[in-house]
Amino acid sequence: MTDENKFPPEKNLPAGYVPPKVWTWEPGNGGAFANINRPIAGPTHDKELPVGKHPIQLYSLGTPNGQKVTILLEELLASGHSGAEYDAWLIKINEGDQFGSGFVDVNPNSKIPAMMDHAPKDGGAPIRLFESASMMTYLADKFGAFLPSDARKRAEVMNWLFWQMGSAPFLGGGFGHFYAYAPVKIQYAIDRYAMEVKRQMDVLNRQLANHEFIAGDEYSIADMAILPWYGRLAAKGAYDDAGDFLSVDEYEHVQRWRKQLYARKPVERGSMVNRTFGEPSMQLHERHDASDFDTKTQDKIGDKS
Ligand SMILES: N[C@@H](CCC(=O)N[C@@H](CS)C(=O)NCC(=O)O)C(=O)O
Repeated sequence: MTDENKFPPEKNLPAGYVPPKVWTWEPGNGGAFANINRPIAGPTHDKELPVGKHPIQLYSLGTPNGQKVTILLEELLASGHSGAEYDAWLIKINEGDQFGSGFVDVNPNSKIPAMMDHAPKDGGAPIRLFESASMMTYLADKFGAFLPSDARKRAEVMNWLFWQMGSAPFLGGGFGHFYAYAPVKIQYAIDRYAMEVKRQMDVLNRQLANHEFIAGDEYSIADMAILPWYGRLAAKGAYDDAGDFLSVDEYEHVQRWRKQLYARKPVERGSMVNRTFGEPSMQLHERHDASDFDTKTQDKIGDKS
């Protein structure tokens, strides 16, 4: 594997650690969120998912991956697509809701967000959706919005949408995990992922220097996918003081873009749905009606859910 003289096991963490021939699972050694991590898939318990009154049923949590979809749904509604009305049910991943049988039927990968469309365009059986970018593309196609039909423009939106899907795990699962969640601070891991995240921020900064929106001159699902990850980091809202650690103020075009987008009402609304952290007035644990934003935020109802 590695050169033992150059990389003596005493320098490993913990000192002397040598990977065994075959890895075995030790529950509870994974830092924050270790209680929900397992090396196997599939349901752990029987539980049906609730179904509300709207065509679209979303099962989610207000993390960046969840917010991408709720921002799009709120943008669709704000631009008059009433068919995008939705019920957003809270999935508490820390309590293992993603391993319920009903959730696994919708998303065999047991991760939020998951979605059912009970009113597909062809009038046929409900359609299940998992993976946030799959949902966003489906919704954008269904309503003909935020994804241009012109082949060149559409390709550029897809380029950036897939860039986000490929890049964000380095920000969240890599940098965020080792900087904020791991039970031990490992300089090697933090340095490696800090460098990669700064490179990604520079990619965005260079693109946004010459374009109003990430894929050109039109606001698209690519902006909505990238904002909750990289816009939130630019706003110093991610992983404790990571914004200062990564000197995010230097990405001036990303700063301009994220301020412009966060000023949009549908973005603000979408960022509140299924959110269980932060200001109580910005947390709408479940959304079943547009009026819920005025009457059911946590500051108004207290901690009842
Ligand atoms: N690539 C997926 C990522 C989804 C994802 O990682 N969701 C996390 C929360 S942000 C989750 O549900 N984690 C629960 C678990 O790992 O058990 C997407 O974009 O939908």
